[in-house]
Amino acid sequence: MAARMARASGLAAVLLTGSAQAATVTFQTIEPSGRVLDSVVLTLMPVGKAALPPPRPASIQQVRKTFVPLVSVVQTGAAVDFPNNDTVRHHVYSFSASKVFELKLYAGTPARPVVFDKPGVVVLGCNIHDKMVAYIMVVDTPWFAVTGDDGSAKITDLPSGDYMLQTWHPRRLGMSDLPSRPIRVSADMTESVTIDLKP
Ligand SMILES: [Cu+2]
Repeated sequence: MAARMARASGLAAVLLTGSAQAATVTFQTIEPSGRVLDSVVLTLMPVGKAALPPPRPASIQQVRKTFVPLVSVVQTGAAVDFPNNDTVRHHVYSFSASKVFELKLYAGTPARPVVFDKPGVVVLGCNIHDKMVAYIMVVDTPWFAVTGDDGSAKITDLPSGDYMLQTWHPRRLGMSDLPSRPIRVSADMTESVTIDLKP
C-alpha cells in the first residue's frame, strides 16, 4: 500500500514544461519589377526527418465553366473531390506524369475522390470546355500556401525547425525549378519572395 502511494506521487511529480512552438510565416511575393504576384505556390519542406500529419482532403469545384481554385496544393496521398456545381456536365482529366486520370462526363460530385499519390504538377482540363484549366501541386509536406491577389500568403501551425522554401507559379509550367532556399523557423516571421516568370 505504502509502496503504491509512493509510486503514484512520483508520477505526479513528472510535469511537462513548455510545448512545441508553432509559428506563422507570412510571405509577400513580387516579380522582379516589383509587381505583386498572385497564384504563387509556396512550400516548406522540412530538413531532415519530421513527423508529418496525414494529408488533408481537398476540393476543386467547377462553377461557370471554371475550376475553382485555379491553383491548389495538396500533400502527397491527399484525396481530392471534383464537385460539378454547374448546370452543364464536365469531363475532368489530367495527362500529367504525376497523375493520369479522367472523370467521364458527369454532373454533381463523383462518388469517389481522386487520390494524388505522386509529387509533381498536375494540369487539369475538361474534355468539353477547352478553356478550362487548373493546376494541382502535389508535395511531400503538409506546409504550403498559395498567394492571393495581394501577393501574400500565410503558412500557419509550423513547428520550429529548418525548412527549404520552394516556389512555383503556373506561368513557369515546363520551366526549370526555381532554386530553393533555407528558412529557419523559430517564431512568427515575414519573408519576401521574388519570383521571375521568365525562363
Ligand atoms: Cu467542362
